[in-house]
Amino acid sequence: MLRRIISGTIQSGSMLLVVASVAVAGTHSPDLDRLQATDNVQVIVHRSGNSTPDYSGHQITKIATLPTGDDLCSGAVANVLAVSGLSTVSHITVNHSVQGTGSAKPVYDFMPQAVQPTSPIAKFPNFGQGVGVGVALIDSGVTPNADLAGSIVHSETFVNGEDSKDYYGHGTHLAGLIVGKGVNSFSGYKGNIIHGVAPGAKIINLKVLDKTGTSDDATVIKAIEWAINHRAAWNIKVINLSLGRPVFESWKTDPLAREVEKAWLAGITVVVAAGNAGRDNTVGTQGYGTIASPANHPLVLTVGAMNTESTKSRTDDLMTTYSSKGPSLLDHVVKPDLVAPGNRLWSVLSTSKPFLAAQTGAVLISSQGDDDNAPQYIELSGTSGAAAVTSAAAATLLGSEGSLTPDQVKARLMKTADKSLDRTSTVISGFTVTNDIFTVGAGYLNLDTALSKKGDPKYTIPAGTYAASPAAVIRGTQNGRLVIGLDSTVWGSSTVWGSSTVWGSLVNGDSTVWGSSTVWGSVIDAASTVWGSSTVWGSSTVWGSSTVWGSSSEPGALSTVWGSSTVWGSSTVWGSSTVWGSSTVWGSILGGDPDTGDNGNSGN
Ligand SMILES: [Ca+2]
Repeated sequence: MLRRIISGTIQSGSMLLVVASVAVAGTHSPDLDRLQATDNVQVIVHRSGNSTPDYSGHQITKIATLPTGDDLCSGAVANVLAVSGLSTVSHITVNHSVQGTGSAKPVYDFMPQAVQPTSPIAKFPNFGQGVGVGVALIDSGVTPNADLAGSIVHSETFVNGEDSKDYYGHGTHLAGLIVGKGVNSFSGYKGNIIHGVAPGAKIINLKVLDKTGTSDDATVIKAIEWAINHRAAWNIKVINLSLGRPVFESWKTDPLAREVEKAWLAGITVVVAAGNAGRDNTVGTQGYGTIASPANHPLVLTVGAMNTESTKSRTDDLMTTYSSKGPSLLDHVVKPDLVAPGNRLWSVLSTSKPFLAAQTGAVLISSQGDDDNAPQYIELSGTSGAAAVTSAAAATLLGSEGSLTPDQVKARLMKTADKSLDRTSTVISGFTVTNDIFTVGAGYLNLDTALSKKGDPKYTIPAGTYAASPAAVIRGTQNGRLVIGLDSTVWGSSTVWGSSTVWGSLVNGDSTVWGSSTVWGSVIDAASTVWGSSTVWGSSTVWGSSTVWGSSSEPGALSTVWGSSTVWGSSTVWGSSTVWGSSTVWGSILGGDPDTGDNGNSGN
């Protein structure tokens, strides 16, 4: 079963450690565990019986007693958790942001400036970007909107019983990120016009996800095939796939991977979301090895999600914790290929009463931020949006240089991606994030740089060569750690990856960081305990073991990990109210960033 790739999180051991140090008598909402201990949070304290909690000594501010008898309080997460240990307290829950209360402070985490930091016109829709390029959006359909007027040139539905409109709320959001003209926000909201990166491009709406966000391999393959067969009629140069499912077998035999390869070789740049399983620590890999299919295919451009911290500056941007990490399962393909803004993206709201907008805690945004106005935008997080932003960047590049092959587009975007991300490990919401090659790939999408390198031989590859992402292989051990190298020869001849020209030389000018097999596992100390360990690489306990990952021929055997309800298939990960409605995804009353606990005051 396919699911759209938008932010979902799961419980993890590392997160539970935060709670373990607190004596807990009462209970608390699980989203509190996902916040930093020092985050200031507003909570509702449900007292035990008719008792009166005494907050003295706990550094908790009581704001009011509600008509229910509950107390509305604020304080640091650690102090709130401590209060939950009082015998007079029954339960504490985050005071979630709800539309219309006026207390929510949504932040516009994606602005086109984020990927065009030096472009003076990025703030405004640039109708010249993407002109003449068709983008096949294979998703949950698109519902027409003023922001998308004239941009949806063709629609097909592959979902039985549903027309091509968007009853899930995913595809319309992505369409806005790609071609949105910002018509409904021309008057601005917090100074922003909410628009896409390539308003000049055209969307070919191929609906495969139903109103619950679900599809299957066969349906997606049908849609990709349609795009291939009609690419000439609509000049389809890009396919956006913000969907996926677990890897069950090598990409060489996976039917979905094979189909994206077919599209790629037909001249279509296929952009695929990496997945949102970066918090998955089910087998102790801390999210490594969770790249979805078909994102695991070496040819396609696989995108992870960054967090812009709701500022235009890129210097404060952070990697998200939920973005799936490589290497890919079974084949060990080095993924993702790059990262792009994906956290708390504002984009077009489907008006077809979509599923996502009906979820508790959904952040809907009207053009003036005025709740009396009908909302035209919705905030969503995940690698889905990051893929759409990248599809729009690819369309923009192809609008400028129409003769580029998919491999040349991929190479340009990867070579020009910013390599300046801090490589040290940081702990965000209880999850350790290291900006290593399996987390951020070749770096952070920079469309301005990509456009500026037109004709520069250092930033392209010869026509006829493949930009296949390499395989990661174990070279040996050094100081007790595994040394990991790149092997670009495993996929066959004429591949170009793995050389220092792509991965290594542009990393702060230091080819010894990512491109060198002698350094991996030693420079990134924290990472060496994760992907440098045999837990991740090739051991029978994880990789390829039928006891863990299951056999390729029997999907049912996979239920111990990938197929189980505890990982991909469960409502706790994919779209249930326990995730979607929580402040960690939709944004709490803090108005801050769900992934970092940022207080949201940085504004924009
Ligand atoms: Ca920023």
